Amino acid sequence: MCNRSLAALIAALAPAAHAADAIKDPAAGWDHLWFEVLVDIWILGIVFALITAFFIIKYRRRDAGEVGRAGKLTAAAAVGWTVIPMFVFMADDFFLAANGWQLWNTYRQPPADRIEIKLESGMYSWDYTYPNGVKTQNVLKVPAGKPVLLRMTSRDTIHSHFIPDFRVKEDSMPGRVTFLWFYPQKPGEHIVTCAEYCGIMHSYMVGKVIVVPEAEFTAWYAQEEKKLAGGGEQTKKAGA
Ligand SMILES: [Cu+2]
Repeated sequence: MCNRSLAALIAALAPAAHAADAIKDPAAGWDHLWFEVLVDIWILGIVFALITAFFIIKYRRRDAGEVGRAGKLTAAAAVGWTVIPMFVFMADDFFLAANGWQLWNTYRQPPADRIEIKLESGMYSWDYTYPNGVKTQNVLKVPAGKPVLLRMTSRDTIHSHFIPDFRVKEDSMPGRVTFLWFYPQKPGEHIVTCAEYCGIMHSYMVGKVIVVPEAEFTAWYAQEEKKLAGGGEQTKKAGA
């Protein structure tokens, strides 16, 4: 009984958890969280600066021989003055941490209507493989308006696939499959860069996400698939 009412209370306090399944664009979520962090830093910074300035002026030394004359705090008062303001000021940090945790958990449940593309990283390129077998290097072409998920691994060392515009970054490494996803909404070009030092050419390990209208993507996709099939036949003929 008690457990049930506790669960109901938690559910009532966290209505956002249900809305979580509906996450459309993780980038918007991260931007929102970052905005909250900035607001938090500014407000706390200003409050602390004002209090500090007030104390500096009020309790300044007025002549060279002056010594402090503050009364001695009891142990309870000293602990109280330390712990209570600490929790008051940290309440917003817990709030931000909880929001971040929730957003991350939601982000780790990618939408079902996604396109899934495989990525193998290596020194020093990003090699993508589409569901139909088409391969591209350093250029990830995707249609606008569909979530894109990358299943990633690496053939040599640890790399990190970072698309700043979409606010996503995830390591790719040998012997493990990791993923990231993003939601490109309109046509455009976005930089991909390696965010994990992987060797002397690390800083040249760049690529692009090219977002194109869906019709253009479909045409390109079919054409590349045809080329792939054609290439396969030629190889067969050559082998025969
Ligand atoms: Cu790298």
